[in-house]
Amino acid sequence: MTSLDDDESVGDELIGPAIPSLDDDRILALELVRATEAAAIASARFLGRGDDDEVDGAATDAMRPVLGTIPMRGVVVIGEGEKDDSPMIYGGEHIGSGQGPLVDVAIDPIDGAGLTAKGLPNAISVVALADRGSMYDPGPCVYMDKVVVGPGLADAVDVGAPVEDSIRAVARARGVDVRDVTVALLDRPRHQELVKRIRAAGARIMFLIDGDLVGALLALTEESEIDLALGIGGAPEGVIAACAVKCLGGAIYGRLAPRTTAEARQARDLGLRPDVVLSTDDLVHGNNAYLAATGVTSGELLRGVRFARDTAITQTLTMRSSSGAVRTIETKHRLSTSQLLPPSAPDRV
Ligand code: VTB
Repeated sequence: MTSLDDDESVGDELIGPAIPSLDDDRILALELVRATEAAAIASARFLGRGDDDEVDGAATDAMRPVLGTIPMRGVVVIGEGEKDDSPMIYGGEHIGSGQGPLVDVAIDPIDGAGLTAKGLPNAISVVALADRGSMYDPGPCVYMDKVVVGPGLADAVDVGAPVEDSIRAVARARGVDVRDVTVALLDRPRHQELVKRIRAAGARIMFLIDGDLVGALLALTEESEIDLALGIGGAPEGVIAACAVKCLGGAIYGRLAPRTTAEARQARDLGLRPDVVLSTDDLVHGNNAYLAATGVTSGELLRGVRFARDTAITQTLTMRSSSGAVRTIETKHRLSTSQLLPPSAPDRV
């Protein structure tokens, strides 16, 4: 909160109506943009170079210092990094400037490191926040079986229901034929049976090479061609998608999908219930969620980072649930002076 302290000595001529204090909560929606922009610019430098870890490392390395400047007292619930050697932001870590609201933080400095390394579409950088204590922690579970639908379709589906029923319910709710329904899911062998059933039901499929968060965000975007995002993807991405649902409307249902009985046991020991369907509210309580996503490589959701002489142009979506405002922000960064890039970045002079 920035306001003039009553006791502060100011000249008489300055005493007038109280200076309105800045609304920390509103500022956060914009501050997050800087964090995802930084990660996107840094990682986009490695487009097509074939090295996922380099992309991942650049994103995290660039995001971390910016998160440190954001006026919040954050605890990372959804972190990144145990699986690779890149600089990490761990679950449980305190993050933010140490002033401002108490929040839970979910980060995905890059969803689609492999996509970026291969120069493929739909990689994004994401940060989400919600009130402290409100985010679900999937613990040791890497995967979650998820269903995501946009506004107006929340009651049409359930992760426990047969996929055919969900597709038909979505078609009914949208007033279209089943063949007009489009499902997004990760292109993985584990989805072979699901794919057969979706095809038999008559719906269209948009395969995601990687990055199922984009699938979820597209399902929540009414103007997109995706109606339903389905299948087993990252559990952390499920929590982040729930923050987006809070802002955009719609619903997510998720169920942890442990890879082994040992992982399931570990989850149960922590009090998690792999057999239970989690609703949007189970994944994020309350109505104070924020999400910012910047495009790294271009896709239907966002344009990727474009570079020109001493310039990077980024496109970001930023949203917060309590106001329902969703902004698309296009930023032109002057690379030689931008404070968003780490001092070691080759673009900084
Ligand atoms: C997706 C994707 C992530 O994991 O959730 C995916 O959004 C699912 O796992 O970026 P598999 O690739 O093992 O199928 C990521 O690729 C990485 O966390």
